[in-house]
Amino acid sequence: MMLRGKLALITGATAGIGQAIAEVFAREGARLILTGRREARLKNLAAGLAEQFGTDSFVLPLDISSREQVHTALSTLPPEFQDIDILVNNAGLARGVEKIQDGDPAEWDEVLRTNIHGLLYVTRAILPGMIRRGGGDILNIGSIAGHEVYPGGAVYNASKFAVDALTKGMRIDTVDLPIRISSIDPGLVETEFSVVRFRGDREKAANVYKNIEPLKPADIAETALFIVSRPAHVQIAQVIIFPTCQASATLVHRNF
Ligand code: NDP
Ligand code: 8X3
Repeated sequence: MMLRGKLALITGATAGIGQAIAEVFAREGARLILTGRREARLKNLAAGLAEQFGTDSFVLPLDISSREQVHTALSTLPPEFQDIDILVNNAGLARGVEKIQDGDPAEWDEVLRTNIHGLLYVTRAILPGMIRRGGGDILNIGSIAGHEVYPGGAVYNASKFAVDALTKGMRIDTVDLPIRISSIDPGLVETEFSVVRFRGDREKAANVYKNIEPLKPADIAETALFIVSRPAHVQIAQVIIFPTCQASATLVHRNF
C-alpha cells in the first residue's frame, strides 16, 4: 500500500495509460480524481475500483483543452477532494500522419490545445495548492516523440517537445520548493492511441503493433508508481521507456 493517504488526479483515465495508472494507484491505496471526456467510462472505472480495492474516487468529466471547463471543474471540487498530492498529466492524442503541407489545421488545433494547453491549464489549477500544502508530485506523460522527430509526426512531435520543455521548466520553477516534477516518455504502447491517430481505422492502428511485442499500459503504470513512491528527497526527472524491440522513434524490429 505505497500510496495510502494520497490523493491523485489523473487526466485521461478513460483508456490506455491513464486507466492503468488509476488501477495501479488504486491497488496501492490512493484516492483518485478520474478525468476524461467519456463520463460513462469514468463511472465504470470508479465502480470497478471501489469493488476491487475499496477505492474512493471522484468522477470529473472534463475536456482539458477548454480553459473554462478546467477552471470551473477544478475550482469546485468537493472539500475532501481538494488536497491533491499527485497530478498525472496523461491525457493526449495524435491525429494522422500527413505531411505539414497536407495537414488539417483543425486537427493541429485539437492536438496542440490538448497536449500543451490542457496540460498547462490543469497544472496551473493544481500546482498552487500543492505549494501551499508543502508538497506534491507532477508526472507528465511525454513521449519518445518529444525527443526525436519522425516522418508524419511533426505536429504531434512539436506538442511532445513542448511537454518536455514544460516538464523542465516546471522543475526549474519549483526547484526551491518540495515539489517533484517528472516525466515518463514511452515508445510504443498498445492503447487506443493509434485508433485515435488513424481516426477510428482499426486495421491501420493494428499495423502499428503488428509483429512486435509493444509495451502495455501497465508497464507505464508500474513505472509511474515507482516514481511517485520514492523517498521525498528523490526526484526522478525523466524515464524513457521502450519495448525491447524498439531502439529509437523510427527503429523497430518486427518479426515476420
Ligand atoms: P488513449 O487514446 O488510450 O488514451 C488517451 C486518453 O486521453 C483518454 O483517456 C482520453 O479520454 C484522454 N483525452 C484525450 N483528449 C482529451 C481531452 N481533450 N480532454 C480530456 N481527456 C482527453 O492513449 P494513451 O493511453 O496511449 O495516451 C496517453 C498519453 O500517453 C498521451 O499523452 C500520449 O501522447 C502518450 N503516449 C502514448 C504512447 C503510445 O504509444 N500509446 C507512447 C508515448 C506517449 P477521453 O477521450 O475520454 O476524453
Ligand atoms: C506515441 C508513440 O512513437 O507513435 O507517443 O510517437 S509514437
